[in-house]
Amino acid sequence: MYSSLREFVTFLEGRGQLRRITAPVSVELEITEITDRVSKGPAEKNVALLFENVTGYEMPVLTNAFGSARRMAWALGVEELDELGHRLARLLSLDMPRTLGEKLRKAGDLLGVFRATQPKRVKDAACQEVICRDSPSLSELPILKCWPEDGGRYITLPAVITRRPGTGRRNVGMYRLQVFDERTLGMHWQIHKGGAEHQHDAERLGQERIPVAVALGGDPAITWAASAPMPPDIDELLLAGWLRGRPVELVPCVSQPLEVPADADIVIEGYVDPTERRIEGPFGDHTGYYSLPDEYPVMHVTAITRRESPIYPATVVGRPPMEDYWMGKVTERLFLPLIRIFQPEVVDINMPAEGVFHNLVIVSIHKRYPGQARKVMYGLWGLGLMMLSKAFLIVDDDVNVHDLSEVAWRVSNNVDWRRDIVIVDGPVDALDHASPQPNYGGKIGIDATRKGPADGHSRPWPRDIVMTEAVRRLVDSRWEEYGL
Ligand SMILES: Cc1cc2nc3c(=O)[nH]c(=O)nc-3n(C[C@H](O)[C@H](O)[C@H](O)COP(=O)(O)O)c2cc1C
Ligand SMILES: [Mn+2]
Repeated sequence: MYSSLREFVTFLEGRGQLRRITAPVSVELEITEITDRVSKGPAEKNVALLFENVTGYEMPVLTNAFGSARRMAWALGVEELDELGHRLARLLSLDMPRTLGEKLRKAGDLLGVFRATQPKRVKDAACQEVICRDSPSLSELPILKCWPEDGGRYITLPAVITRRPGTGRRNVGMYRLQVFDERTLGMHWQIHKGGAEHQHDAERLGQERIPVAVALGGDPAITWAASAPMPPDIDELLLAGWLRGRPVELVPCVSQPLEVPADADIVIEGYVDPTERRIEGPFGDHTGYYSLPDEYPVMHVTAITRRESPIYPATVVGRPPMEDYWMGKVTERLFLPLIRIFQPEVVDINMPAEGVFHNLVIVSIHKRYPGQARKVMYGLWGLGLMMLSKAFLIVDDDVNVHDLSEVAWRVSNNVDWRRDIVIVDGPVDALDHASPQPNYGGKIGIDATRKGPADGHSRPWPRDIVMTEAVRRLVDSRWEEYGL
């Protein structure tokens, strides 16, 4: 865990994974082009970038800090992303307890773990070293205009904190914010997300304002947790606390009835009027397309607080692979053990960069009975934000889902295109531009598992071609002789 974003920057620099750029650069497009080249460039050149001389601004801008498997893992205090999934699986102890007593004990352990990671209140906060309450202005923040046809400048790496009207349950989500003017932001929480649910509740209950706090920077574990699809009403700060191995420290906002991470670099406080809408977008999005302009709520800024010398964190999304791919990879690795609680036949999952999370999900399963691939699809289509998956490819457990060449080979061989596909209608991602109407469209599931008599497949299923062990050893031992 890091006590500040600056500490993470220092850590990355020590590992040769951060470059400081002292040449003057513009927030308009230039930082995007540099970041895009670096994040898609050769692995040894793909480093985090700290722009120290941003024309017109005091603060440095940090991009691409999460832009590789290694840096993303370090941000969460581990060396490999898989460690997180293993840690969680151990915690859940997937060799499920059998007796009621064991189950209760296990539940108690879990509660204990979560209680130990409950956020705690502190008095002094680095994020309030400087307080602008009388005339807060977004104009001091080096907010990027990312792509040429963007509707404006956007805050791209925020942790947006709200409480559910009525119950007060906290949600932290990463939703981009468009700058309309010095004190007004577009709030891009999509209809399926926690913030939008709070807005819906506020409207229903007639609550006139939803207090909002936007935290930028601080411990990167908190930033990442904002992007995690936790079930509704489960505080993402618990997850951040568990990742850090220490509770997130919170302080009360200066102008809203909310609390924010004390170690944040910058906090924007304000409120959303649940009935107000304004056109947001277009925005060069993580799908690689400009997302279409649409009506979204508006955030009115009531205060900005910050560290004395903050770092402004940003990400640039666009045609994959980019930094957000690695943020999504953590989700994939960490949520796999959770998915296996409900779908125990699931062996592994891959959401390839080209599928931008919701467009393509490859799942390997341990299949025992007919229709099991379909059962897994239907189950996953009903599980949290997996509901937005536009295509499921289900393969057998001997297929390496991370090897796209193997997946393409297995799928195209194994599928009978009349028998093995399922086409359904349902919710699709707000960014999906192919569905005839917004947020609702067609999805496909492909059962590429091997079929047998139980599946009504009476023909024999062929075997994989594999050389005998004896001949392989022979050729290994004589390889030099062949002169190859
Ligand atoms: C870099 C980045 C930007 C994102 N931007 C948005 C956004 O503008 N709107 C949105 O609804 N989700 C966005 N997401 C996805 C959400 O953060 C994600 O679905 C998360 O689970 C939302 O939290 P919630 O489940 O508490 O609503 C973004 C994710 C990342 C990594
Ligand atoms: Mn949430």
